[in-house]
Amino acid sequence: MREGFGGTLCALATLACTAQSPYVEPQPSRFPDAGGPAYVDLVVSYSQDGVPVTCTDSLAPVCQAQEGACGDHAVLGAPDGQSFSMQGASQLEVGFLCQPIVDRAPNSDLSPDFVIWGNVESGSGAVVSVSEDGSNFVVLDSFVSDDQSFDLSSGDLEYVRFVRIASQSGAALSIDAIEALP
Ligand SMILES: [Ca+2]
Repeated sequence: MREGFGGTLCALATLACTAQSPYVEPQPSRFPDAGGPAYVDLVVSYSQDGVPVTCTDSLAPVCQAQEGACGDHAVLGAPDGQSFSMQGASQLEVGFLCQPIVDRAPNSDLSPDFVIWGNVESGSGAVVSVSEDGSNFVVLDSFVSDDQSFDLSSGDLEYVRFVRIASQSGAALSIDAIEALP
């Protein structure tokens, strides 16, 4: 039956079945194979100097390059020396829609699952939260040192698709890329 079949598809790909979703079938050929390194493929929103920017005009089909006003954001893709600067109270929310960040060793605290490639000025830092669905975030850890690794085990999560980084007044840091470790 058509409805049953559609329901199954939605269950398999819930992101593709939200109302007004622009997402379509993944096209993995444009990204590393599952199990390889993966990087931010969606900038959801960010703020600088208290001015929020939402990238709602730039949602692309899953596993295709982001388009629109945020399509050239410095944090997208692999480390390339181009960094997003967070000075003072700032926020950055990004997605891994093509390939999520997975807890690689659920029973171990010794296996990092993702890396924030960037620089943190001494004494500075930001709060890192993660989410499976982009709505419900849990605080995971603090980003306080250059090129820092994070472990989903500390948040008791199997996988996440969204990362939010929030700094407060006086903070000074920059983020080049975020990598989901293979
Ligand atoms: Ca970059």
